[in-house]
Amino acid sequence: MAKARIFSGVQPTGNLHLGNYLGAIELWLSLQNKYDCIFSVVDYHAITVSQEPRKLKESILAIAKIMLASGINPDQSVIFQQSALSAHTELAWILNCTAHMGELKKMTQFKEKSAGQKDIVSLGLFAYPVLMAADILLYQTEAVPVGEDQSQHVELARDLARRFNHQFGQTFTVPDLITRPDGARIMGLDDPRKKMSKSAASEYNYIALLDEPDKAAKKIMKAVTDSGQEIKFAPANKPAISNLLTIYSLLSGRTIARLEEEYQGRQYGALKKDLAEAVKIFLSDFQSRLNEITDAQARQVLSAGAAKIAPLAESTLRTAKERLGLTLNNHR
Ligand code: AQP
Repeated sequence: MAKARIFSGVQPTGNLHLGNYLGAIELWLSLQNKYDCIFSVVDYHAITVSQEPRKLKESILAIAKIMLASGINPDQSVIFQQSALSAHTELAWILNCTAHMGELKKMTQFKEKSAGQKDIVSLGLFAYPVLMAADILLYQTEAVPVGEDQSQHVELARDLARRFNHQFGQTFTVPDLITRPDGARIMGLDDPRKKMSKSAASEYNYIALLDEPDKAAKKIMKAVTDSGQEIKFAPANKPAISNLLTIYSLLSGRTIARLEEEYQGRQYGALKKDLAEAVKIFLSDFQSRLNEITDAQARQVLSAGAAKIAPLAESTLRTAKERLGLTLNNHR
């Protein structure tokens, strides 16, 4: 029996951080054997905010290498560059014509990213969730594994698929959302009320996957803590310690309950010291795998990935155009 298909992506913007890794990439790894997987470097999403062209080019390859170093197996899963397949933007246009301004205005990420920009915010940033819906729907995706911050966008993809199918006839699979039970939202080290974010104002917000391991350890030691002394998982009262426990649990494979037991009667400093060491080991191992991957390998994986899935993307686009009445004589 054919495996169900999943699709997910990462933007080539800035340094990927532990939130991206634990919330999304590690989740992908856990699904790799069970599903037919498509993972994209979503560069058209990146340009919804200003990017320096030379850096963007480097980041596209860097993300592909990070996926490979994380353990995504290109013989098993597809890794490709979004802009290599024009079907993404073509379908996005079609879906733009079915999406409502009102539902896009409600998107939390748009509100956060456009805050303070007023009228110079790009139309692309506003329409970002529609492009993401096109990314997902092109591949008849059954499920989308993402961090919690993307769940609203996946919900929109589901709504757009249902709307199109209802209006024009069955065309798209309605995808499910997959998030991990713990780690779907890793919080900032400097402010545990907000998610860890590449675009945070301070580099003490995040641990980047490319951070020098000693520097990353210092960031953990400088992370804010909560009032009191008890090491307990209680996100409402102890958001900072709960976040550190979540990260430590995911990196060490020990449950949060076990960590609470181990650190009973000990100070926050002891937890931070051990977590800093775990982060150092994780980053050293990760970076040594990363350093073995060449630009040429990453380029080859991206172009082979695009070639492999192009027929499926084109077939879904062709069906959508036919349903809309855009196809004459069965030609595109
Ligand atoms: N803090 C997080 N905790 C858990 N998962 C997270 N993700 C992002 N931040 C966290 C998940 O990582 C995947 C790739 O994210 P993206 O490249 O699309 O970027 P993003 O969601 O906009 O968040 P970033 O990486 O922090 O960038 P900025 O600063 O631009 O917002 C997604 O599955 C995402 O859910």
